[in-house]
Amino acid sequence: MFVDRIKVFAQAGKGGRGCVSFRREKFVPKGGPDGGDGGRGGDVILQADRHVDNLANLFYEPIIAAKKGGHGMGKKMAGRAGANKIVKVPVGTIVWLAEQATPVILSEVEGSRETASMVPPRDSSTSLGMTDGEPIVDLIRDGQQFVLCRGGAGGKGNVHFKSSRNRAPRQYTEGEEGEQGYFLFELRTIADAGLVGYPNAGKSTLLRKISAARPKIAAYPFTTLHPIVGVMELPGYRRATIADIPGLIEGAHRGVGLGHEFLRHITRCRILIFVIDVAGSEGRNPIEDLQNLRREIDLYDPALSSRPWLVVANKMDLPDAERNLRALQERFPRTKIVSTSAAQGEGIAELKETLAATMSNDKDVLSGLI
Ligand SMILES: Nc1nc2c(ncn2[C@@H]2O[C@H](COP(=O)(O)OP(=O)(O)OP(=O)(O)O)[C@@H](O)[C@H]2O)c(=O)[nH]1
Ligand SMILES: [Mg+2]
Repeated sequence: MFVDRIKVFAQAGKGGRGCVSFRREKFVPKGGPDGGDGGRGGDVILQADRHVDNLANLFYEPIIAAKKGGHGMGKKMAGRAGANKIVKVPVGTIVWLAEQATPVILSEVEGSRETASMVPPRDSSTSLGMTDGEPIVDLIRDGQQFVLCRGGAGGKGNVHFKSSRNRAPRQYTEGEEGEQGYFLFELRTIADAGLVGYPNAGKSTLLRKISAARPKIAAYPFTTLHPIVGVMELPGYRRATIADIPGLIEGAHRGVGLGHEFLRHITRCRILIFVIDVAGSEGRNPIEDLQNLRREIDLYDPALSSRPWLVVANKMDLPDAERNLRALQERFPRTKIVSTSAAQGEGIAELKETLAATMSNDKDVLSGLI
């Protein structure tokens, strides 16, 4: 299963309770208080991991909880700290505070206590499940960690409460609650280049030729249902990541055909590669296809259309492709068009070279994207 958007509840561990105890030994029958402190609760920590490609693990575990701290003990022994819960997420995961962000108090503690430090939603749009507000974190580097919920501090043992007037204190404090809340996790694929095109244009076939990725290929539309990232080897031990994005159709910017789900994965691709069925098989018109795709991208997010882009005119092995290619180049004279037959492996070397050149021209683009 592939999950790229999910709401979860996370709760850090509560601190352990402080201990009430008195020192009792053979020759020290009335020793003073010696109750130790509780251990702190474990944190919920997110860690970006390039070996994780989607959020399915959270689907199976939508409640993420870290361990409680141990209670304090006699002889001034502190309770053990609760283990942190480390959740691995794909690189490119963005986290927002979600709807039910009001504190959910799982266990009331006597007396006043600091409420778990939950912050109300920063932006009401997040409560609608939309993700336009400020994210809490954007995990963009492999290995990057973020403490989502901090564990509560341990309570104090009675050893802290002794004074000249109270030499046998029975006071202690409870451990603090861990932070908790509902969060929306969303994956936005990060890649050097993204393959954008109508269904069946040959995007997955291309990705197979230029990388070791093995996306499914078939003669029906929407074979690819979620992004797949392949790594392309370039000369000089350089590498580029290429994302195969599910096919777009007209109206994608309005959400037609799961358009939003797919388009959001394009937003963090440095370079957009428009893959066109230049043979116009299936009764398509390559020029219209390119215009429509550019328009969909622009309507979804105008900033996207200013990204570096190039065109792959695919299916050159089929009739009419030559003629259509000339027409396409005439219509878009300043656009770099690489002609390929992904099925027959033609034009692949040129595509790789063009990509490498485009990438080295745009080294700084990525930093502006995220
Ligand atoms: N003749 C010819 N057929 C091709 C070429 N490239 C891909 N195809 C065929 O076109 C069909 C669709 O290819 P895919 O790679 O699955 O297309 P896609 O763009 O990934 O499609 P979706 O995942 O549905 O968006 C398959 O039957 C391929 O064999 C090509 O260069 N020439
Ligand atoms: Mg595909």
